Amino acid sequence: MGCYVKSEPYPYPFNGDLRPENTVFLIIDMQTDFCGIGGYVDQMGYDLSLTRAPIAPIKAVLDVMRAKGFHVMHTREGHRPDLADLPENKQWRSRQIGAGIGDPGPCGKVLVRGEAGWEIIPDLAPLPGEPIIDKPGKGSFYATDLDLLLKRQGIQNILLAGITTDVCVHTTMRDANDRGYECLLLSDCTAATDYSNHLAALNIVKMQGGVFGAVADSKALLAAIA
Ligand code: C5J
Repeated sequence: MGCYVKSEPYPYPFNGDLRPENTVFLIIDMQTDFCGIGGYVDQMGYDLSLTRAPIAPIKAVLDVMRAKGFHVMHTREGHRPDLADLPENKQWRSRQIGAGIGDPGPCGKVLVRGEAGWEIIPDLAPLPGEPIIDKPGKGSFYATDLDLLLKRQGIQNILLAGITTDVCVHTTMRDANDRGYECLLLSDCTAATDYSNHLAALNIVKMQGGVFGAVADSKALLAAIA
């Protein structure tokens, strides 16, 4: 029979095998730098209401995931304090608008590990024991042990939440899909700095029968696992 989420373009997961043991709720980069006052996104002048919109839906799903015993993992984008892992071109481009990565700002040095802006927001703070993946890039697999942790736990399904849909969430989803993980992007638990980019990112996933996986809102997910 199986357990399926009513998702687009087709039900998720493809094989109906959705269980706490083989599924992770992966929350990407819910850091002050991406959704808090004085953080990186705010300093670039983008509308913070967009990147803050998924906070409440993520919290609602997180509470259920924890209660039901699903795996929960968090990621943080950030660089070493000496910036040894910050590519020169990434820093140069970030300096063209608003605050540069590694430069001082109202929340400390932008996207630098240990600084206030780099922390995950208190509403979505990881619980002890929930793995946190520190990543220097946009994707969550590059230069991290995420794949190793997922494989060790026997995880096959990844439920994606966080910000931003078109950058770190998409990069992670594409990479996960190539690695054979069955991915679901939660449309109301993700957001971009531009709403049309968010919608485009959702649409891209759904092309070609679900080229990178599937898309559903949190209501559909919670109904499926109720
Ligand atoms: C960005 C991210 N947008 N977390 N990072 O630079 O999507």
